[in-house]
Amino acid sequence: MKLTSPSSLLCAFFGLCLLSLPAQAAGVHYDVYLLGGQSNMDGRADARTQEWESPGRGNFLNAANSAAYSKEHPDVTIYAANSLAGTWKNQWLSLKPGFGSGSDLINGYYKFGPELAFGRKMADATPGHNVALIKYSVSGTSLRDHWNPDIPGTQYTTFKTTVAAALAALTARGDTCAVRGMIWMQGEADSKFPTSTADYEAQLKNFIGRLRLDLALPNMPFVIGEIFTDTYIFRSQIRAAQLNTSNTYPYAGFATSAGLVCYDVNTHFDADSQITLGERFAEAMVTILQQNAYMLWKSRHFSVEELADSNISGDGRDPNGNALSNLLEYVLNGVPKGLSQGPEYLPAPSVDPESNRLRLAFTRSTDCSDVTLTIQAADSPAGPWTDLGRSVNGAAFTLLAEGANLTETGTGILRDTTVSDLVSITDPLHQKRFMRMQVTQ
Ligand SMILES: [Ca+2]
Repeated sequence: MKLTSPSSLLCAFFGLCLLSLPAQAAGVHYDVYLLGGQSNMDGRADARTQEWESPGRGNFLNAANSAAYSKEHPDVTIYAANSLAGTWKNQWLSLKPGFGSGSDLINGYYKFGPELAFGRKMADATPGHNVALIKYSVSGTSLRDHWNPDIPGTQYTTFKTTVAAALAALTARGDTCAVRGMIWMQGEADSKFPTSTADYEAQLKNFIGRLRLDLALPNMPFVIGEIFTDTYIFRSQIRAAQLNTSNTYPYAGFATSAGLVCYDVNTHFDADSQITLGERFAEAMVTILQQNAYMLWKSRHFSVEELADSNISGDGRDPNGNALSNLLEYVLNGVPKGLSQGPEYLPAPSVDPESNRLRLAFTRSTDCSDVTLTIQAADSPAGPWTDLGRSVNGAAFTLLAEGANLTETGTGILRDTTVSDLVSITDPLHQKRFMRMQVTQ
């Protein structure tokens, strides 16, 4: 359904807009992703070679993907809290092979799990964002007994403690962060017992719901990794529960294990498979993020109570009273609460001294992957309006009217965009000119 923002902007000719920059936070801002589960999240893939564990699969270091993954990734940082030897534990480090179970960092035996490809792909898919991973997983742990939020003192508790410590370490050094999603690779332990198999879907939904509640992230994207096919008789039920949860639970996704290879008795993925799994996790995560970008943006700015109150978080509302609705704050990279008091984010109308045409200049976010922006001009606020330029789902603006002009500059997630009218302000056939930005979902 197409909806037109009730507060589409209308900037009259010679209107006055003040322009100032928002306050800049010190340090780096990180998009944080959480990684949890059991041994396949730990990861036992060997970065030296997989030939000895998966005969016929070739040497990982010689494989086509080795150049992309068998190195350090300084643009992705990870805080891993278990299954590590030596000094890599419980601190923020650059992503690289070695954050898997059984690594021997002294002798250079680097193991890894899905974090390696997941982190790389998330950074590649979200240019302008800094990616941080928090990984806590424990081999052999079940959802029913060890990650059950209703049982105090379990891995669930430790996971939350780990997340809090990792986030605190970021903020203590002056950085800022926001948790953007979680990936989950678990279920093998539950598949051994009929009791934990029977209610796995209910347990999984309870886990996701409670974690979102406890982290105050009610819409946190959650991607479920599929356990490998039937070694134990209950694997198929667990797999069905995982798929059904991803299909029926809000903001959930699925990373299939189809085609993956295990190096042992059908449980632990080999190196190439951990790369594929990590890529699938990232693909599913990006899909959720892009398809729900506006809601997830609101979730980062409003409390659970405010999200439920349409008088505060509704699209046309303006809780910080700066004349920009929440939807327009989203599009123009503003903040809906606090800080931006006044019209500092309003697009600034002016006259291009060279062409003598009205123009609208603004800064927009390429993260807005679920809206269409259209810049229009007319002789009267009553229209008819002529489309001058349009950006669909965060992509570059395209020109729609002959005679109009547009420029876009910028890197990262921000673009400084200027769209000019197609007629001169001295044109006797157009006594007055108006421009506006229309936002549709
Ligand atoms: Ca506002």
